[in-house]
Amino acid sequence: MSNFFGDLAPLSFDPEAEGLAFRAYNPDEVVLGKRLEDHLRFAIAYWHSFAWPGGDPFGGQTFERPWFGDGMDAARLKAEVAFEMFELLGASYFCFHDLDIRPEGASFTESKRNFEEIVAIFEEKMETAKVRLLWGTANLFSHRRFMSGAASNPDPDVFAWSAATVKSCMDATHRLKGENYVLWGGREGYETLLNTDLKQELDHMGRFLSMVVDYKHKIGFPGTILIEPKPQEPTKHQYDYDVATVFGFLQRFGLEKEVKVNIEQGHAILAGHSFEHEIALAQALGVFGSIDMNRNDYQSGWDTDQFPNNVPEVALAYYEILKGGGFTTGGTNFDAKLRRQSLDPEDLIAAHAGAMDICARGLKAAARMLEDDALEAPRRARYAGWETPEAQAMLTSDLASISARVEAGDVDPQPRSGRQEKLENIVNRYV
Ligand code: XUL
Ligand code: CO
Repeated sequence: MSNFFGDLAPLSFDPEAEGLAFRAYNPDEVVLGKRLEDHLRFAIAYWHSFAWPGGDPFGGQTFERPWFGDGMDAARLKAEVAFEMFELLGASYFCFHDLDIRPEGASFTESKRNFEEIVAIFEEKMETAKVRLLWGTANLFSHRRFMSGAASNPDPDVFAWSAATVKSCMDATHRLKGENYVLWGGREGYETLLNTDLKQELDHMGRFLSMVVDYKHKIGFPGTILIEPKPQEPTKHQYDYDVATVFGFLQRFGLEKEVKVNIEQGHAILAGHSFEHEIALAQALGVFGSIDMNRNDYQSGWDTDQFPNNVPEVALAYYEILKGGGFTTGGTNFDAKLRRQSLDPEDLIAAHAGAMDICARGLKAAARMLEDDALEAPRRARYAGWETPEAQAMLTSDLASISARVEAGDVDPQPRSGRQEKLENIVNRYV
């Protein structure tokens, strides 16, 4: 026991509790025939909770954590505390980058040895712990060697280093029975076209991703490979801008059946989309995989990775997820960090517990809207004209035949209300 969380006890579902508890998230509650926990599949992000020091562009570390430091002892203590927090929260899953869990070594081999030692500790802990691995990933963006990209780096040695790193992270994810493997291209983009061969960089990224997919099959990893879109930050132009861009990229390399997307709320907003738009589009294109649940500050325009706290927004996201059949290998990863003034260990627990409650409320509202056919009935009515034989025949017809019908006077378009406000009122009755 690290004693970092003092005498905090594991949280339970208790809407009337005075202190820390789940007020809406009852893991065993059955919604649409499935336990809430199995719908939501909550994951804790190792990086934000255990590796982030609380810095911002104007100041450094604010958090004092006994495991901050470079050595392996610190990494072991961090793992100890992480698993204690997973237990306090009853977390179903966690997610990590290689760099979150191990100190950087003097060579690739030393970094890998450090990494594998901590992975072995995770493996041992997971034999008795409840928590499972939602996804693993490689940090190919923090170290200065990645400043000009990883797979898209002009330097082939960085491409090689990145390939070796991803291989080691896929091996670790497979060993820990991870259900997905994520690629977020933090530095896969550019700052200025003046020094960038955009076409070559995209070609290299496509080749790199094909190698990742080949390696997945080679080692028999049964999980899903996920790309996480983001439009900017850290680079000015990120190649994986949004779901539509990623889908086009996957199609170009013939990978659209092999790779899905991990959609993050804050990234969707940075791309000028709503979260539910990105989810609905991924569902429509058959590439929906998983979500990173957070929110950004809507005024600052930065990727602030705050914990979610808006039920109506979250409800619309889960609505699209449930409508598409729910998660398969994916889940709800809290890619969210404390504000830098939230210093106390208890803040970490309160942030996650609150976020889990918000998500539970959102998912339950979404499930009720679906059960009541509250939005689908009016949506079906809006498209009902397409159920007639004439309308269906048009889809296998041609412009000239359609034109003949119109010219014969058989067609008379009548504008109808889209009823947006009425539909918004309906949603508000549920959230
Ligand atoms: C960065 C981000 C990452 C990915 C994993 O904005 O979202 O933490 O989720 O690399
Ligand atoms: Co993310």
